[in-house]
Amino acid sequence: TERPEVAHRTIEDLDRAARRVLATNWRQHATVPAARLYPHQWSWDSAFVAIGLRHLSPARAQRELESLFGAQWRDGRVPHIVFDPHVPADAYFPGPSFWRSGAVPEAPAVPTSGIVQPPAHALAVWLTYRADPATARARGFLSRLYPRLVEWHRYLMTRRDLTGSGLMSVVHPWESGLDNSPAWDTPLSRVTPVPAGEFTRRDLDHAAAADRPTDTDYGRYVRLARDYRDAGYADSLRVHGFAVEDPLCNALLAAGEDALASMAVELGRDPRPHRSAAARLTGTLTATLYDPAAGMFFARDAHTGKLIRSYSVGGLVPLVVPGLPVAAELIRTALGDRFRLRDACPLPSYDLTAGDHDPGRYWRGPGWINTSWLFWHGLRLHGEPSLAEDLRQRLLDRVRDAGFREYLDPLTGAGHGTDGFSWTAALILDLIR
Ligand code: 9WN
Repeated sequence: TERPEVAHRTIEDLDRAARRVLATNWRQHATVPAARLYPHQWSWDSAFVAIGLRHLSPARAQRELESLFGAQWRDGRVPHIVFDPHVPADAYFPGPSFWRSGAVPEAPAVPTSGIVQPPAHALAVWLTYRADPATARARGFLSRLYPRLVEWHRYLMTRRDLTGSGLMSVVHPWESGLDNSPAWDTPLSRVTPVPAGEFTRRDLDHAAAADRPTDTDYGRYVRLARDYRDAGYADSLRVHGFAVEDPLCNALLAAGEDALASMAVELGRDPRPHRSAAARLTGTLTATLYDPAAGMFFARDAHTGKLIRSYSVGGLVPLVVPGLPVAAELIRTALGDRFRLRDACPLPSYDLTAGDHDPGRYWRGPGWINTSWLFWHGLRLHGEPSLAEDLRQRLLDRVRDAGFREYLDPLTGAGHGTDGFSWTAALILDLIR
């Protein structure tokens, strides 16, 4: 496992150490999430990294996002991993030989995976642009990325609208970003795992098995990814054994359309299509995935049409949507026993009161900095500056004590997963500023 860092005494120490993490993890044109566990470029990680990097080097933050979109497929999808061809083939599983993007006509020259991750990019591009508009203009940052973001969202809103509901589906737990969330247990139970002997996990060389998904989880991940690949990455409910309309992705898409409207204004283009897409997504998201009795957003199983009533942090993320009509109710849920916004930190990835809450295992309990950052951003957006400030202070304290870990026990603050994790460092830099 990667070596834990010592506790950082002051905010200045923390700031310096966060910069060091980002410097260590920088590779020519992008940042790897963690040097050993994740040695390639990941999609939504790059969005969070840019949000922090923009304070250190706006040009580098812009390159981070440009390089990701440089690997965009011709059908608009942005792959969840862009592989570094210089990294040994067996450094991460599943690698390029598993995904075989080279055999797909729509894929770019650089090897990539064929699945996607949550669309946090438009928000990141807009925040990165705002940090230094002059440099961005000189580099043509917005004018190059805006059309690519439009294509990315179009892919999600058309090819990924698998039910005709107007919402996008994720078709693999890795696409949700919250890989082994208990919310996926029921839909995943219908997927037959590939036997563990048929593949070799690399993650367990760099992180404790108790912190990671199980072999059965991996068997299912491999089955779904293989089926998708063998269907030529075609999108249809017939191909996808797992498909869910999840609140986190659809909320980021709505917030992203709002960001695209701001970009369109800046570029002298018509913002109205983005404003109406944002309004439509916000309305459908709330009408379809919000449960008023629970005060919570839930994912919907695209195969059965049923809501999955599992309290995942993904159901709180719609707070990032400007003008969300149920913001106050959602904040009340976050303050309640399941998430304990006032004292649990980072925000637990899963219901603290659930019998199967596991404070150390990945997305089944621990708190992550990115989802907490999104909620913090939402609190500020919806006029809750003191709750936001309180959360910010506690996040800084936690990371000062634990170091730049991947996730933390939300009650004790103990660090889990890898150390030297890029989005923890980047978002802490953003919170310091
Ligand atoms: C699979 C890189 C990624 C994050 C995901 C997180 C984890 C990968 C893995 O690491 O997933 O994509 O190998 O477990 O769940 O959110 O983007 O940091």
